[in-house]
Amino acid sequence: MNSLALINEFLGQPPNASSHGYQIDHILEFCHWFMAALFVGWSAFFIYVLFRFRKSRQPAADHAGVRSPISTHLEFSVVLIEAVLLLGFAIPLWARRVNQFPPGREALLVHVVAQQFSFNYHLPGADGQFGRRDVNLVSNSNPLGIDPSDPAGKDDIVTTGELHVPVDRPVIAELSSKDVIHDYFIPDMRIAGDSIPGSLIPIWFTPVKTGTYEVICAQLCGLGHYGMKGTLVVDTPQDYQAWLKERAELAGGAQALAPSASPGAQQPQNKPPAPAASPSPSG
Ligand SMILES: [Cu+2]
Repeated sequence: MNSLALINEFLGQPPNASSHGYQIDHILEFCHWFMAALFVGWSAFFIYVLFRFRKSRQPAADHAGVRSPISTHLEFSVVLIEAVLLLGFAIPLWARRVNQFPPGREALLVHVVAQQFSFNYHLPGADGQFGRRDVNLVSNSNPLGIDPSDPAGKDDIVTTGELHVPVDRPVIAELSSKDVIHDYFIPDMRIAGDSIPGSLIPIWFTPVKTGTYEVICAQLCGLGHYGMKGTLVVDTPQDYQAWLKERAELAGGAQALAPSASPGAQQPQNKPPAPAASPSPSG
């Protein structure tokens, strides 16, 4: 960590664990140092003005005001630096995040369905196909309403709270919500996206370090918001395959339970997305 990045650490930013995160860190570093310089500069100027134009020295107001062009130059410089930050760095970085998604074959696609107060994950299983979801089938044992009559859904994996992904492979998370607006935020991956009922919002990142990372909801979504946390585990490819196998076995056992419809469910329909990206879950 270089000395410039100390400001990120001081502000509580966890170490970056994604391939694009260093770009975000550089912008944050620069912005914070720039704001620190502005704060010190404007504060010093303010104190100087209080002293220089005190009543005993300047009993009558000067209505012409400043004649020196220095303040204009200073203000123009600040605007210029902010424009460069925005147009040269922030907007191109944002454009890459939203326009340059990895090809579906390369990436791992996972559906993230938020609800008060947890994150559910839907993975396509060995066939690489997501089963159909129907809001009328949502129940405690079938939190995403996966249709048992759809053969594509037979091997699907559903987990709540914890998601495993392999290291060094892009992950596309398609966000939606069953109730209110949540925000799926993984601070270590420098990525976040709103989970909005009725919308499918994709975000993507490539984890570059194995480990266990915190997932939090970054949108005040109700009384239990403070406890809306989850875990992202970045595994080696071998560990990831072992986890998939374990989840598949658990899912096989759960299929013995007959899914029941929940007539009280009022969640909006979360349509399964078009199969634009159909990843193969095996490495
Ligand atoms: Cu939430």
